[in-house]
Amino acid sequence: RELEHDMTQAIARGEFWLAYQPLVNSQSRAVTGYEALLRWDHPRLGAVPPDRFIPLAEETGAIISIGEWVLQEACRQAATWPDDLRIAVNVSAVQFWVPNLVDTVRNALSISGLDPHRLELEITESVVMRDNDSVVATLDELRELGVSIVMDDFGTGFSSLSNLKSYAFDKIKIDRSFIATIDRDTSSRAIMRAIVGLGHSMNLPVVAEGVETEEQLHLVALEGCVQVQGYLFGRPSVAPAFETRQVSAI
Ligand code: G
Ligand code: G
Ligand code: NA
Ligand code: MN
Repeated sequence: RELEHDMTQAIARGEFWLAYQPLVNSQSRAVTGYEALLRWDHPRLGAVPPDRFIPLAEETGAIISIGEWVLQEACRQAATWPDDLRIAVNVSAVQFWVPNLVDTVRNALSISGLDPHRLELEITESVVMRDNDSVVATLDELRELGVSIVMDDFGTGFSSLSNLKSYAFDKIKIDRSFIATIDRDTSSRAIMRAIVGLGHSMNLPVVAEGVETEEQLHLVALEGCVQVQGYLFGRPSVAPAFETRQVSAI
């Protein structure tokens, strides 16, 4: 299809850019980092929503080179930020099916000079759906690089409990569908509490995404979500500008 074809040239034409959404501490509201979210400005169609082109890119395999671009661009920009800010990058399950993901990440880190401990990779349950030795090995190698692995959209997959047990994650992010109604609906509040409890029982910090109201913030903070993300604190937008620090050029 046309979109499919255009996508193969979008990197070279500079049509992709990264929007950044803040992650904040639920108590202090201090920004702890940003999640990079891919945007495509199509020359004729305008902004193509990621929900539309990412699944397509996953089908065609274009996500491999697009994902590599995302990692390099996110690391490049984050390397110019203050050292205490982390960067979260979404990695598709398809990127785990080819053998060079670890090299791609290592390469993005070395080109940018970004401290690996500042990089978080967000993966979904689809990555770990099949108990696959090569996925386990890849996750281990990534963690050996010093990057952390975040289970994204947690609670929406099929095998949540067993996944948490078999894989070493550093953090889980509760899907925003569970947050959306917690200020109105006691049952979704109970589900949210159960998910957070599950994470904590495995010593994993839990992030709540999709926080849009003060009431939602209050409730997730009460349950012990240390980090939060959502429109209450900021929508995904152009790269944050920080005062440029002097870099000694020799
Ligand atoms: O950006 P938005 O909030 O509309 O994201 C829609 C979906 O696209 C989300 O599921 C998000 O995880 C996914 N997405 C956004 N950017 C990237 C990216 O760089 N890589 C991958 N694999 N998914 C992304
Ligand atoms: O799947 P992932 O969690 O990566 O998706 C992030 C998506 O969530 C992006 O499309 C982003 O725009 C969206 N998002 C982030 N914060 C909020 C929020 O507070 N409310 C809603 N409705 N969507 C949000
Ligand atoms: Na994400
Ligand atoms: Mn998510």
